[in-house]
Amino acid sequence: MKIASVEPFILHLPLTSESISDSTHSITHWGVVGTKITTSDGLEGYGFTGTHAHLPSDRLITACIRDCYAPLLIGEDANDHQRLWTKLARYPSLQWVGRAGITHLALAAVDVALWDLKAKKAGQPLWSLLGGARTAKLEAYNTDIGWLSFSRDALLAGAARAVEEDGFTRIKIKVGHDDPNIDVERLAAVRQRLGGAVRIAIDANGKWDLPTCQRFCEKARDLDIFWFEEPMWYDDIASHAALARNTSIPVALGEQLYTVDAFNAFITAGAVHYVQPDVTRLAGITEYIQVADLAHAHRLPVVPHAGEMSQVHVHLSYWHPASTILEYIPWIKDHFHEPSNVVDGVFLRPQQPGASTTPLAESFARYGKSLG
Ligand code: 0YR
Ligand code: MG
Repeated sequence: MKIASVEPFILHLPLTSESISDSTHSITHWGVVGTKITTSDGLEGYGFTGTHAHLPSDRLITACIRDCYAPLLIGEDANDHQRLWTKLARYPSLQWVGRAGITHLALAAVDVALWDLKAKKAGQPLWSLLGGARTAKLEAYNTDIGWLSFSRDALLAGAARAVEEDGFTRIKIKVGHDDPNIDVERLAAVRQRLGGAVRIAIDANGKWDLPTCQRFCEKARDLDIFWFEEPMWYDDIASHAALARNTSIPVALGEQLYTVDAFNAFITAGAVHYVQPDVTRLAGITEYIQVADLAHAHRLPVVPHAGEMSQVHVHLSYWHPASTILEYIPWIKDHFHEPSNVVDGVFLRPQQPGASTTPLAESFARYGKSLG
């Protein structure tokens, strides 16, 4: 399994619906920015990070893979994921320019490709290679019905469809209007429409400050909110710890945290209840495992962000004992050889060897971008 080539790529995949907005982002495409790694025995591994399909910054990620990481990888044994992770992450002049951000997203792509190779070589799906899956089902929660850009009527109709027709028992709704009373009113309407049994989580994507969150939580206290995700600025540990202490709604976060050290700081401060790592923002599966184990050691649930729209996270969630539910956003799944699949609100367990990260040739041909 000697590494023969490292070939980065950029795909800009159109969202399955219209454009969407949360409190801080408006997007029309999802960027799948990553690399193929080919070994001397002819195996191909694929890994990628996720972006908002902004070509100039996507090209910084592929330039890092092509110009900085590839020369350090060629000729190495692809099986040595931990040694290679450390070689790239701790390479002195690369560590100097980035222990997070672009270099970390690029490392995520490389690391996932190495794990995909390892699982393909073993002829096993990733969850099996890692140690085998639980028999319990992995519940999906639907985020795709809850965008902030949806009108109140569209939100109600989508939530009802997800629950009554598609069989979801869990949904997530975006919040973060300048006037939080608008969000309270939208949530109250959804709760009334769906009844008490459906689990409703909310997500502010980092928009509000502590007083706004405290006022909001007070007004939303009777709506049985399952968790409040990214209420405030992503790196603000003290404010999240204060909110976690002062409201009955559990705090969820992690999709914007790059390192195991950042998770450690939030967890030890008591600033998070639902831990939401993302293999595409952490440096891949290798760092994700550390975060999931850290959370588990603190007896906290791990609910990965669907930043790669669930492909790798389905494997990791079926494997890791701290994970029983996972975000569902179906934007990019149909561009892969083994799409993630939800039936009656439950993710099916992947069956093909690898990490389910191999894009279709048609998707490369149609949505591939030049690396510049
Ligand atoms: C848009 N899930 C999220 C979308 C979503 C984001 O940036 O990717 O809202 O990933 O917060 O929990
Ligand atoms: Mg989120």
